[in-house]
Amino acid sequence: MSDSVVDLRPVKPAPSPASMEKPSVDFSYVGIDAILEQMRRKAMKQGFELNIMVVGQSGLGKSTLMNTLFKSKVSRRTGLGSADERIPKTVEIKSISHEIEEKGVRMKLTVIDTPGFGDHINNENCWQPIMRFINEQYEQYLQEEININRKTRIPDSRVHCCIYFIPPTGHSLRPLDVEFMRRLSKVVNIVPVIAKADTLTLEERDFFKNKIREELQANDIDVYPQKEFDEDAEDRAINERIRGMVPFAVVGSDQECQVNGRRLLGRKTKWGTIEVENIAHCEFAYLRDLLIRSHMQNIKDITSSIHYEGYRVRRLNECNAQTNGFDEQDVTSHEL
Ligand SMILES: Nc1nc2c(ncn2[C@@H]2O[C@H](COP(=O)(O)OP(=O)(O)O)[C@@H](O)[C@H]2O)c(=O)[nH]1
Ligand SMILES: [Mg+2]
Repeated sequence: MSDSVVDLRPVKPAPSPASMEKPSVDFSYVGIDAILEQMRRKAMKQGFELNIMVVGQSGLGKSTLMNTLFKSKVSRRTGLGSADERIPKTVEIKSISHEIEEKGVRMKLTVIDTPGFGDHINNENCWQPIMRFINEQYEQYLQEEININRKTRIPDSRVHCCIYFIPPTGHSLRPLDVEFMRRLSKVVNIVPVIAKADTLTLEERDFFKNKIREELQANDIDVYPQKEFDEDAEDRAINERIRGMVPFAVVGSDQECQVNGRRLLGRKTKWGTIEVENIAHCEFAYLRDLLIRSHMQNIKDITSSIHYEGYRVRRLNECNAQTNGFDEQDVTSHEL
């Protein structure tokens, strides 16, 4: 009874001369605040869903980082198969879903792996299959939504966030990185990270981060959290700090190490252990906090209200134009 939302016990004690003089019940209290508890219960029952796509060259630590993020074997590491398997000839997109539970809260995490992005000698248009995949998920959602007999809960396979792995060259973004992020940032939330940041010295890392930020700005690439979607001054202040840190210089590991009697996720080297969750060592913790602890709902809201909405409007306009007899050429401008 103690944690129930609505207390059904009679609120008024049996009338007595004393209570008639001094009412003990606050009649001005309606109980609106109890809606938070109702929402919490509903959310706990439904569970949470998050679809994260990881993009980058093979061997940059994408699968390892996903394991680090969820501290379990959620994503298969790059196998040591044949040469053909290691460097696939085509971009092959794989979705793997995992049910994760922590403190009674269930989450369905789907990791969409895109092995081999940018591995080829000629990488022209290699962003296309990824763009197609993202649009296909929007299309599926749209078809479910416009169904007459639609489901009460539409299965959501839309990509909520795309983590883009930048190789730790220490120089600048490659034309491929610019092209990918420029195009994809218009249809999905992009979070760029510097992969394997343990290969850079602190000065190299700072230089590289600044350089990337400058290049993103120069190329008009709006990565998450996008300035134009800040809701208020408080939001802006928080997001400005994050924008000042992007791209996160991350180190991943799914191996536990013993450091000063503590067990933690780290990379043991001859020089010592890199603790992946230690902010003095790398920025993995900032990435995790952004994706899971502070901005998960916002990432999903922006996917739904901005990116998916944009797709929906374009598609429905396209259909209208077709039924009105316009030339198809004029309305397929959404093919970015
Ligand atoms: N130095 C370093 N190596 C890493 C890091 N993350 C992963 N690796 C190693 O890089 C190799 C490829 O990692 P994997 O996660 O399979 O890369 P993927 O192909 O991008 O999914 C493995 O041997 C990992 O142990 C990192 O942050 N730093
Ligand atoms: Mg992998």
